[in-house]
Amino acid sequence: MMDSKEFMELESIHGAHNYHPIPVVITKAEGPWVWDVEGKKYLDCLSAYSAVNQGHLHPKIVKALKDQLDRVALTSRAFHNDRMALYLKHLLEICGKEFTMALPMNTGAEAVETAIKMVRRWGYEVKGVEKNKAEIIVCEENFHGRTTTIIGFSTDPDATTNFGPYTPGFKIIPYNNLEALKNAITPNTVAFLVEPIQGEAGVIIPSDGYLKKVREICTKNNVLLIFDEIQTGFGRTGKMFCHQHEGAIPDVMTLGKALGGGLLPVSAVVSRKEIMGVFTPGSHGSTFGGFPLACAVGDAALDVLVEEKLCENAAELGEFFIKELKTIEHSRIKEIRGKGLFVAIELHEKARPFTQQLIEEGILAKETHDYAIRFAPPLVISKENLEWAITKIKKVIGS
Ligand code: IF1
Repeated sequence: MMDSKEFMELESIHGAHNYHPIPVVITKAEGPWVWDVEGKKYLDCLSAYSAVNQGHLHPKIVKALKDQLDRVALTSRAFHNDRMALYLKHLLEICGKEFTMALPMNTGAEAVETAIKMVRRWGYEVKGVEKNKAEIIVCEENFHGRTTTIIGFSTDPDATTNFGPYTPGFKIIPYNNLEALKNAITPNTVAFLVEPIQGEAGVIIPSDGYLKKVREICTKNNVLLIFDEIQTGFGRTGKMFCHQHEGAIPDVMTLGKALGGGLLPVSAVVSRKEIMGVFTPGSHGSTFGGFPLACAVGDAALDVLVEEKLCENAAELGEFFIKELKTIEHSRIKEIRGKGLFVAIELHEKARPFTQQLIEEGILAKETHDYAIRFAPPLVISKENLEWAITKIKKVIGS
């Protein structure tokens, strides 16, 4: 059996260098814990960027996948299957009564691309925008995926440099700025695409009332509001969806990550017939979107969130976590911020040395944009495990 160093060397030879991973080679996982090939145990405080909210290999979700494997795995959408309709109904019930139609996809980026196509076609066929003039407003420091269209409206040079030419039809405004939104709207604006909390930007939480006001501005101007809840959704911020903290209901939600229960890429766009009805047969799709395995895993992933009250757990432990972190006294700390178990510590100095020290202490956390460390443990984490993590974080960050 190779050791971690050998695995990393081989990966460096055969794998594209599109990541600079933390030097840990994971071989086993369970609940909030992972083990490296040398047998060292870590508390996972990244949760695969919030795709493992239910914990690694949750038994109920694994069972759902195994049971489905005894029936049928993949049909394509050329035919129907006996899982998708009930799964979509289940997903829409979880999303709320305003959401009555869904389109299943696989990755988050595919869900965002689906939403972009949908609101553009809605703009031409329902709102009456001039052909090929549709505009979508997005925010600086956004992260919505890695496709060419999506990175075309990113403000992160690492994500955009030398991937042009970019897709036209996007306007970039500052986040958390209502005047900028109002001023960016034209008769050709079809939608505003925004994260209710910006994840990759470093858990950037907008001012109280921002989401509510955004909702009002979009309604007033007949502009569709798309909340990208791919990272903030499914309990991460202490409610099923982040927008519920303000009661600002979007016209469209893009969903992914934890919808796959930590086992499969499962994403979706949810909206209502007046908008999603623009899709006609042959106008959109994917080989795997809505396939029986994804539906089985999606159903179980949603059940676990509700049955184990993971939203409530995230709210309660998140409040405790943030309160405890705010007791750390050190000049290097610039800000402690978060909502639910979606937390970041921003430092006045580079964060990477501290994530390295956290690894030595048995905590897997990732820095974001150099100065912030994001902590997003699985929502199944116990208070006892969190208290253990807090002592380690205080030791590393506070000394
Ligand atoms: C990477 C970031 C997080 C997302 C939101 C759509 C997507 C994501 C709000 C696309 C995906 C992932 C992608 C992964 C790292 C991670 C990430 F650092 F890139 F920005 F979480 F913050 N909307 N985020 O967060 O979903 O296509 O990946 O399924 O690309 O490095 P995807």
